[in-house]
Amino acid sequence: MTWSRIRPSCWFSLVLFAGSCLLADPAAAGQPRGDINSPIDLVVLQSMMPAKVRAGAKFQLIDEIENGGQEAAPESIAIFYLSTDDVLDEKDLAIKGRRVPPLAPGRSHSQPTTISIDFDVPPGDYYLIVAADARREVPERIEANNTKATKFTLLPRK
Ligand SMILES: [Ca+2]
Ligand SMILES: [Ca+2]
Repeated sequence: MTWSRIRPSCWFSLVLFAGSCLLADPAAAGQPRGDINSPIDLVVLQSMMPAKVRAGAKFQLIDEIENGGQEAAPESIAIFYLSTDDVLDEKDLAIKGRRVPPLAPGRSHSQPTTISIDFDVPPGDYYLIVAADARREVPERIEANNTKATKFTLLPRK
């Protein structure tokens, strides 16, 4: 697919964090490995969005991210990726992101984000993957539980 040529996190960085595009692509960093000594563990509890989305039209994604650890988690960045399957990898396209505030142990943060898929992707079935701490700035006990994928159908533009 043509859109696989875009570096997801780089594109995202350019849009929201101009000048910070040199960070490693988190989705390309391979299988995440947790730090067993870390008292922090971010988890995507929920991700909700319409089952059908029209290309170019705005819709809302509501996600909820929890700190399941025993100590406070610092602010982090969640990124929403468009994927052809339910596993996050380097081919996936960063659509948008949001800041997740510092979270005390056991606390979660939920927020609606307005999204539109304006890219030149063909209609069909896709997944929208929410990735907590997508830039891997927060050391966590478990890094492999940071994504949640929701299947949806992308309808052609009107
Ligand atoms: Ca985690
Ligand atoms: Ca992390």
